[in-house]
Amino acid sequence: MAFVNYATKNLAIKVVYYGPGLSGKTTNLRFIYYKLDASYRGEFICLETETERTFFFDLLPIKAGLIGEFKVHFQLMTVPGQAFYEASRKSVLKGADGIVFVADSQIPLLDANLENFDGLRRNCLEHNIDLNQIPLVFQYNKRDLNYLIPVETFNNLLNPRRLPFVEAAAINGVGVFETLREISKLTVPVVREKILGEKRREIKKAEFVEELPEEIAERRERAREDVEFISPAQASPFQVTKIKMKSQKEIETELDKISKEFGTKGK
Ligand SMILES: Nc1nc2c(ncn2[C@@H]2O[C@H](COP(=O)(O)OP(=O)(O)OP(=O)(O)O)[C@@H](O)[C@H]2O)c(=O)[nH]1
Ligand SMILES: [Mg+2]
Repeated sequence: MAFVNYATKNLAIKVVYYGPGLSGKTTNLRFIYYKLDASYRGEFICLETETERTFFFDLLPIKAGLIGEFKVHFQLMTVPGQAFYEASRKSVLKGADGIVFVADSQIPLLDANLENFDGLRRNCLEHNIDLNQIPLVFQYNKRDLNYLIPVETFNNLLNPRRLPFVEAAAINGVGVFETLREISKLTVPVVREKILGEKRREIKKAEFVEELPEEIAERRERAREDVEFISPAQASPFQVTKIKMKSQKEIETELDKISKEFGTKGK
């Protein structure tokens, strides 16, 4: 459930990037960080082992317009894919509003994808999240490589309901923003319904405070539920804030705190 601060009129939508180890979850967040102007995103927070793989989670807060009078913040989080971090994966899922399942398209990794997805189902159950209800988008990543699992196979095995799926090469930024847009299209209406349920009839569409280039405004006109993410031509320098934690309890407290701070400056 999105976190809402009624006093400051901020709301945070939590999107978890889930998937097997090395499928490219952190790469997605890094690309978004690079492309977004600093005023639209907060610090990239992450915990890494000495081998550079995600230890507990990565978090990137970004700002994205308004729902009614509420300022929308997306908290993008990744889970560590390595098998033995099951407890961390479970903590990060708590309170998720949407899930992006980042699958690795390489043929030898088919089982790893399926096992990880089963784990997702189990962990969701423990948080009373119904995987058939929560907004879910599939990203079939690493399409730049050879010997790939066909999209149809992925869809048959992981996505029989034919939820939105995106073919991506996150390392080159291909499909990264498309995935983010798909998950925002699914989460925003649900959050709007939950938060502004009774006001829904008054608020016919999301309003946006930012000045936008014409083509973005046009696209927005076509897809009203679509929250837009501004991508300037200039990449921002990459900075990671690392937080060290000792226990699972500490991680959970920190996760709670971070998601209530919104993490982005300005308006
Ligand atoms: N060829 C190719 N490599 C990719 C792509 N996306 C990510 N990678 C590479 O895959 C490796 C793992 O990427 P990460 O983003 O760290 O993977 P992760 O899912 O966060 O991994 P964990 O945190 O361990 O679960 C890195 O070397 C990336 O550069 C892609 O689209 N194509
Ligand atoms: Mg990672």
